[in-house]
Formats: sequence, structure tokens, C-alpha cells
Amino acid sequence: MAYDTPETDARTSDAPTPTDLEIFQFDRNGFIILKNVIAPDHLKQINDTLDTILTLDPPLQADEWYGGVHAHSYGGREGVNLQQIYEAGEPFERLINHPQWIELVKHFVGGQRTFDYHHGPLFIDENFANIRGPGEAIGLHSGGYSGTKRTQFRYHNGNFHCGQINILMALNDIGPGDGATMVIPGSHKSNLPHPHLATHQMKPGELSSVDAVEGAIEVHLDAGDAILFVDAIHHGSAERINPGERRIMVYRYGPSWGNFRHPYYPTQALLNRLTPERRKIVLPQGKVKMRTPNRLPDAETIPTFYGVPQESPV
Ligand SMILES: O=C(O)CCC(=O)C(=O)O
Repeated sequence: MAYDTPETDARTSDAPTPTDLEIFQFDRNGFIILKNVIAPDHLKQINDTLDTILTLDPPLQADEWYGGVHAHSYGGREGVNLQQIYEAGEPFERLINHPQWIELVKHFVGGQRTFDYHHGPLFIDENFANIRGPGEAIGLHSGGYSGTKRTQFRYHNGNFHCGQINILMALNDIGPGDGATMVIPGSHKSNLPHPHLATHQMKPGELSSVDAVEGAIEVHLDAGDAILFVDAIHHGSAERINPGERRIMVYRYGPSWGNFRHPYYPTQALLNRLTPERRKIVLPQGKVKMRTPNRLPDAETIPTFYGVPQESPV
């Protein structure tokens, strides 16, 4: 079943904060559609950069780096992921706190006036572009039944406290046969896994998709649209049937105390370039305390994080 973003579900408001209808729809469905949130010239800058990376000669291989961007694959038929894509230049940095969604994300991650805000409002624990061709898809995953805290949907005492809110951006038009994102509306609250999860879930080296899963819908987007969803929702994608490629990007936001999903770390050049607001979302704790002054003469005074000296990360 396709989902053609009825007006009532699509973001048409310019309000920086979510409307009552968006809040209702997010609570009920676990996602909302954001229409026309990336301007055409911005979209072109993003796609031009991806073209440069994707037409390197010889082509970028899995596990190679292009500056701070890493070519990654899950080992199945999910396509290529360009991880740490916020390293690819200013058009990607601008998305970190994009005015069309940042206040919505803050609203649904929540935590204002709580210890979750100790280091700042948010943290991006993963950001990547995904390029997927014919015969590729991503299988069904997540689902509220698991109770996973990191990706959880939570509403408490009049406020949202979601563990992970994803902004999935369409970089080209995604319609029938294009391998659209698929979601099972409402499954962020489900107590039970979908009974066909095992058949459709991601499997290393194999093609799995959400096609024909009862209750799942395809989310068709135009280039420049996005879907905001809580990761707890059962989701994945349809198989791409059409020739050509589907291009999306995902920025995942959670509370300020989070950790990187994969063992990546932002480059010093990126940290130097970012505005204070963006840097707070990329590396909320910022500078790590040196173990000085130290009463032990041979103490390790420079902390390391994933083996990286933390002398002056920002
Ligand atoms: O590729 C897609 O359409 C879905 C992306 C996804 O599974 C995710 O963001 O976790």
C-alpha cells in the first residue's frame, strides 16, 4: 500500500515548532511527513557533492574514506552508505540544525529541564547518505515491542522523551518501484513483534525488504521532502525495482548524553568549522578534562576516546 502524504499528514506549516496536528499524528503513527523542507538550490549542492564522491575514479570501495566520510555497507543488499556525511561540506553541516525540523526534533526527543539536557539539547549518533539501486532494499527492523531504550518512543507527564528521532531526507523523487521507505504506522507502541518479522528482517548477504508485509505502507516523497520518525517504529524499505538509484540521507538525533552508533569521531576540521549550536549537537560534551594537575608523576594526563587523544577536540 502506498502512502501519498495526504495534506493532513504533510507539514505545510512554517511554524518552527510542531503544530497540534503534527503532535497528534506523530503520537498516533510514529512519524510525520515534512514537505519541501530542503530548498532546490540546497538539494543541488548536496547532490553535486554526492555525484563527486560516487564518480571517483577508481570508484570508492567499501571501507575506504573520502576525507571524513566513510563508505560503509551492512553486508547485505542495502546499498552503499556514506557515513559521517556531515563531513562532506557546508550544505551537509546546515542540515544539523536545519530550521525546518530542529525544533520538531527537540520537541519529540524532549528532555528540556531534565538531566537529559545536561550537555545540550541533542546529539547526532549517526548520519549517512544511502544510495540504493535495483534489487536492493533494507529489511524490516525495530518495533516498539523490543523496548529498546536507545530508540524508544516515550510520552511521560505531558512531554515526549523519545530516544531516537530520525530525519530521513529524499534527495530524489521516491515513488512506486523506487524502493521507498516503509513503515508500520503505530508499531512504535506495539507490544508484539510483527509475526512476519523473521521472514522480512535484514539478513547478512541477502535481499530482504518490507514488501507485502501486512500493515506496512510505502512513504512516497518528492526530492526535498523528509520523513521524521521515531526509530522504534517497525520500518525498512521496499525493493527498488526501477532502473536508476534512490538517494536519501538520514540524521539520527537523541539526547545529549548519547554515544556514536558506529565508532566514528568528527574531524577536527569539522569541529573548527561548525557554529557553536551545531558543534553542541555533533559533540555535546565538547572538550574533555585533562587529568591535570596530577599528583602521580607517570599518570596518563591526556584522556583517549576510541584511542583518539582528546587533548583539544574543540
Ligand atoms: O532506507 C530506508 O528507506 C529506511 C532507512 C532505515 O531503515 C533507517 O533509517 O533505519
